[in-house]
Amino acid sequence: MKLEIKWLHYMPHLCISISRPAQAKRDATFMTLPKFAITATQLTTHEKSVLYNRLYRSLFRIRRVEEEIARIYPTDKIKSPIHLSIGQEAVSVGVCAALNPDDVVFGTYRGHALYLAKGGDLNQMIAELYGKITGCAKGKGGSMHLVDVRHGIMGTSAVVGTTIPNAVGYAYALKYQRKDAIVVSFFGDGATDEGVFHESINFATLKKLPIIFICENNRYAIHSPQWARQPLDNLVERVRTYGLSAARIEDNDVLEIYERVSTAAKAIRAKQSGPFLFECMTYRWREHVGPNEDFYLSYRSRSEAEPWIQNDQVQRLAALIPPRDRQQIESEVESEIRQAFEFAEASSFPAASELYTDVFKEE
Ligand SMILES: Cc1ncc(C[n+]2csc(CCOP(=O)(O)OP(=O)(O)O)c2C)c(N)n1
Ligand SMILES: [Mg+2]
Repeated sequence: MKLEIKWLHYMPHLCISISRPAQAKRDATFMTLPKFAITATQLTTHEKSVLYNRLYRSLFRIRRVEEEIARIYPTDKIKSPIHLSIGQEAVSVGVCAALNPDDVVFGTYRGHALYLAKGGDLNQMIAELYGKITGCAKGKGGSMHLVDVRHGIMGTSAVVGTTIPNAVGYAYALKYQRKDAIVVSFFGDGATDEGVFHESINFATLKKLPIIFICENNRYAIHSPQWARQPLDNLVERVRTYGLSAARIEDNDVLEIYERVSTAAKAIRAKQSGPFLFECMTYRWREHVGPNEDFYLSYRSRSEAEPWIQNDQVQRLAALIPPRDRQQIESEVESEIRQAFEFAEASSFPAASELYTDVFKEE
């Protein structure tokens, strides 16, 4: 085994690493994205146009909200750390477009995209980031703890892996109550390193629960690449050994994510099969936490990011809709965002007494 300086960059926390030719080959494959094909959704031309408009609105809205968050962040008006989904929006958007309003989702601290894609209130989200009383968690949760139960966003958490068993428990309750709704559990590739992930999928599969697991695989847990944490790049194969139906979706492809999740959701609702897991390959463009780029840290390179940026799903969908629709969507979204930041600015901070409310469940 040969020590190589190159790998030191990937593992700044360990300061020593080992050359792995097989891994290098896998990384090379990862970096060269195959061309995506526009998937053959079985829809009429009109239905397709409605779908593309809807997906574009959602993708563009999330991108612009997060760009505004990044722009405002240095002013210190935003009172919590931020983990941006810029580059990863397609996963939340594709999945949530396939869900019904009464379906529920559980997410992670990188939760802005999920919250917005599932229909979370934008005013309350920005107010939450500002730490204001009008926020979705009354200013006590910040960016990492978004919640909007009315729209099926049951919670997001800073603790890696923690909402996976919460989601499974909710799905168990739905099955008991013979409800038709389904649960979607979102987590990162880093969460699949946790024991609770395996316990949860085992139990969910055993009990045939109405749940879809979505792994947003951006290949990094903070600065640790997947290859430094897992001996094989075979999540889908591993979870299949529990009896779970699982597939990888390459290229951040929003249409394919939408199609695959729609089909899985239909099968669960028809009690034909389930649960399912989709490993959605995606890429984080900004730093792990904060508003900036981080290629200067050298744990990853700009050239690695480039194919993902070229394959931007916001631009892809923009090109699939008529320019007039696009302009209208963009101007409506911009005005909605302006109003949300004004709402947050105008709102008050919570009173000190708020520290004692909603902390414990009261009967
Ligand atoms: C239980 C737990 N362990 C460790 C951490 C520290 N931590 C915060 S984010 C993170 C990486 C998680 O990576 P991933 O699940 O891939 O999500 P991503 O940030 O890539 O979206 C870690 C290890 C934590 N918050 N919780
Ligand atoms: Mg990750």
